[in-house]
Amino acid sequence: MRFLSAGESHGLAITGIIDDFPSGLKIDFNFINNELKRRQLGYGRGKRMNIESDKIEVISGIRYGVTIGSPISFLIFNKDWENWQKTMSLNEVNDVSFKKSSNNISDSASNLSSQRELPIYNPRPGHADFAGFIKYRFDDIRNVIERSSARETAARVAAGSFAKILLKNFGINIYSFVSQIGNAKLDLDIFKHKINEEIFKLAESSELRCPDIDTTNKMKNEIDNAIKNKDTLGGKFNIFVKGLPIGLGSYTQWDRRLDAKIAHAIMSIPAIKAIEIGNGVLSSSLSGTNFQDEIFYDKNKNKDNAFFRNTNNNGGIEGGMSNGEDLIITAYMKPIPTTMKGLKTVNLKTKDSELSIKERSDVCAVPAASIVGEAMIAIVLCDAMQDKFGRDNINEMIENYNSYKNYISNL
Ligand code: EPS
Repeated sequence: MRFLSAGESHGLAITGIIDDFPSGLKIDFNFINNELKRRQLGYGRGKRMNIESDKIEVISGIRYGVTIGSPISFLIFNKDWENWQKTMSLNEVNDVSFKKSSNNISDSASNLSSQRELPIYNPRPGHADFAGFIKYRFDDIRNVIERSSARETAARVAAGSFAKILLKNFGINIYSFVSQIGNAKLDLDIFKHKINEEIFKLAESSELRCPDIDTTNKMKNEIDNAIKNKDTLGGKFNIFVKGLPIGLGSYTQWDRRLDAKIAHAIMSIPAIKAIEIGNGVLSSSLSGTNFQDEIFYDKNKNKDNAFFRNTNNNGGIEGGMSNGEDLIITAYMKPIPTTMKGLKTVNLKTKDSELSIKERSDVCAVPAASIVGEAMIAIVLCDAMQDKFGRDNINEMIENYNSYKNYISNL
């Protein structure tokens, strides 16, 4: 499976193409739309999310609700496009008054639909604005803003939903929760190392996707303070994958290692600055005998796979391959670069010192990023499953998977 997206934040639509996806898979569009909805939620999201209600429109690759092995292409229409048709016009705009009109931006509801009319030259530190403007020889930062916007992650979530549907056929489920916003941190010890479905359910009902109510309230306070201070916040989210077979990825070549692909996928999410697998950070300070997850065998414990561990410091990956334990990932997100206070920057036209653009944005988007993280992991794992069990047809994959399972249970 591979996936490409296209589309500007305020263009007609965000679009995606999924290539090399097996035939014969029944697609539940309600599930995909619900995933898109999960990405839109979260305390601290900007006003754009009140405008959009993301829905997928599939235009190829599916017949009678079932995949046919051809590329799947889809659209997610931007409702806000209606308000930006002039600014985002595909055709040349000759209207002089349009080019000369005001560039004053405020965050008031009445301005939600305001069109950005004059070129923008004051890049946001931390955003793609600065390097994008220079790299592509633009004369307006708007061109960078539009494509670098996290709006594009809606397409990733749609594509990831297809991957999740495939993975469910093998009992593989992906979960996430938010464990930090600013200085409000979830103490994972309160769960006594038992991260289970119950905890994931609690996260789904929290406004910040945090499974603990007290911490959720502290996180909301942090966000309220950031709003008051015209500032933004980042944080941390955790992803757990249950049900992975042994042996996805490979130690035989650098670019086939599963952890490398996971790191690539997570780091590709806007604003993510670090990723950890298992207790990867702690690993640098522990001795080998304290860190490694010792291997045991008991035929009575699990007849499908009698090998087991009592710890999972490696987070489900050893030697670039899944080892049958839960996959555990932590991702660290920086604060969003668009701040209502503004940051010192340089006008790229006049070279004068100015404050950065006050573009409408989120104050905190960590909960949304955790859903994008689930989607990116689903895409990587779907591809890894296809590598191991076949790429063409879901029933063929299931047959190959069952035969491999049988081999493992007889070891
Ligand atoms: C987003 C849509 C964008 C932003 C946000 C995420 O919409 P708009 O720019 O119209 O407000 O709210 O994008 C960013 C954080 C960013 O830096 O671009 C979305 O759909 O997730």
